[in-house]
Amino acid sequence: PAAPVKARCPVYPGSDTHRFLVSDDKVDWDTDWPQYSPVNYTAPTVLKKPVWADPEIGAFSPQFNSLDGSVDRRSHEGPYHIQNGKPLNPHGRTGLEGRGLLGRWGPNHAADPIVTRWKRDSTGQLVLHTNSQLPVLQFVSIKRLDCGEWAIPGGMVDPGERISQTLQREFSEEALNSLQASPSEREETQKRITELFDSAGLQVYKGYVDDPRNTDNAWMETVAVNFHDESGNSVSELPLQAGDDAGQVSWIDVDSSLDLYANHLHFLETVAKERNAHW
Ligand code: RP5
Ligand code: MG
Ligand code: MG
Repeated sequence: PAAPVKARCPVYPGSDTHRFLVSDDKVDWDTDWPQYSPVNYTAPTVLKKPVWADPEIGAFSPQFNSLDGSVDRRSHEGPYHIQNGKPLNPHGRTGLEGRGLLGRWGPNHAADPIVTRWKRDSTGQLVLHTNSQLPVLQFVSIKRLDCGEWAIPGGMVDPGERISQTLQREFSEEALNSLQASPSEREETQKRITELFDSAGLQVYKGYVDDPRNTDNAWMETVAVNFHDESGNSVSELPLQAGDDAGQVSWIDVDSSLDLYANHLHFLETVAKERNAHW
């Protein structure tokens, strides 16, 4: 697979910390590189020991590569290596050790709900793309507050949480602002989206995410699932409202020229091809 790009972004997100420069040919741990000296950085927010973060290694030795109490420390990509008590990023060097903004040593599990519908004109007819002559998919996208990039409204899997719950919860929080809704409003929207999320979703990706927050010892992994509103009258009618870590929310046309967070564009390519849509 191609070497991760975003996990080697020069300046670490939310900081002034510069990564040690890693060229494409040095990413692989198997490539000998005695001069490699990554910068050590763990964000102050993580060191403050919030509930979602592990303590520093030393005072703490988690059960790597296994289900550690309710925290799943297994990788979707198989067993990862431990070096000096710390897990090694299975996709290679990132120029930074420690955890950066990530709470867990090793894999940090997320889930990404890709909610789609067909683009329609004012009379309800499917819109065909002028170049490809294929119908155009639209997906619910959020603008992330941390970096301003457009993304799938995904989020972290809470300890013990089922992925199917994470998918629905994160979609509700970020795209429907459920955290700010009154209990009765929340119940109403939950009813409507539960139907869509209970339908068989199409799993389009499971594994490592090329996320700018990744480090040599902590990285993002996700399960991305597509929930498609074929008729356009289920979730398509819900009023979108950005919430939690989303600044804006919108239906966006799926197209290969989009610029999205992490490797989210790759997930959408799979959705478009699977559904025979314009790409
Ligand atoms: C990405 O970060 C995942 O694909 C997911 O979309 C997201 C989860 O992190 P937060 O949105 O909770 O910051 O790697
Ligand atoms: Mg969230
Ligand atoms: Mg999120």
